[in-house]
Amino acid sequence: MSTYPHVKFLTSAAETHQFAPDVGREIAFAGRSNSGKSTAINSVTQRSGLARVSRTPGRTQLINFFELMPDRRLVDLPGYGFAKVPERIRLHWLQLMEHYFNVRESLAGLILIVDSRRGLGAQDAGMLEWVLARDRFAHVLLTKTDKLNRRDAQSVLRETRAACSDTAVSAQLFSAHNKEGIEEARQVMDGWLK
Ligand SMILES: Nc1nc2c(ncn2[C@@H]2O[C@H](COP(=O)(O)OP(=O)(O)OP(=O)(O)O)[C@@H](O)[C@H]2O)c(=O)[nH]1
Ligand SMILES: [Mg+2]
Repeated sequence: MSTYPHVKFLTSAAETHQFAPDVGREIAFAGRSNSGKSTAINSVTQRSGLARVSRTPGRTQLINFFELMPDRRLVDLPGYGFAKVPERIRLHWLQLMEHYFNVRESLAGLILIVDSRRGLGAQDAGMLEWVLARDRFAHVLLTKTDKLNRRDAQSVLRETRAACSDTAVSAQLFSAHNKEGIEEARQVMDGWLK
């Protein structure tokens, strides 16, 4: 049985007035386009079809809200770093995200999704700054570790933890394909949602 048996899609927002009501607590998933955000949401909720997964980068261009249980939500944020996005859309994205992080009272923490083959980038660090500036939790999932050997995966994890060492940001390895790290991620999230 799913840990969140009543999880369901709530709403999509392209504009700030379309956000789900700002009550209770929610956890945002952010990361580069194609890093595995939607896949991670499906893994931790054990619902394969909940958030849309795509091989085409930039698929999720809206902020998608999912309800885990009353007043507890997951938020799939649009991916960044996709080169083919026109400037106008990129600016809209930036404003929407900045607004989201600035106003959202119910934001408990950020799950930052980073492809383990790439490691933390400048835009990832920018996302961490946004949430840390608001005193929220942050946890990095280094995804797609099934594409790396053990030694390389461990070394990315060490580098990531070192890069975050003067903040309270934690990090772990994750693979939806190998089902690695799902329980660990869920425990972090449950702690934030309590
Ligand atoms: N090998 C492997 N592939 C993965 C894993 N997680 C995601 N993928 C693949 O990576 C691609 C992108 O996954 P998504 O979950 O759609 O990524 P996203 O970050 O939501 O992408 P956008 O919504 O476009 O920003 C898909 O082809 C997934 O099947 C993983 O753990 N291992
Ligand atoms: Mg997505």
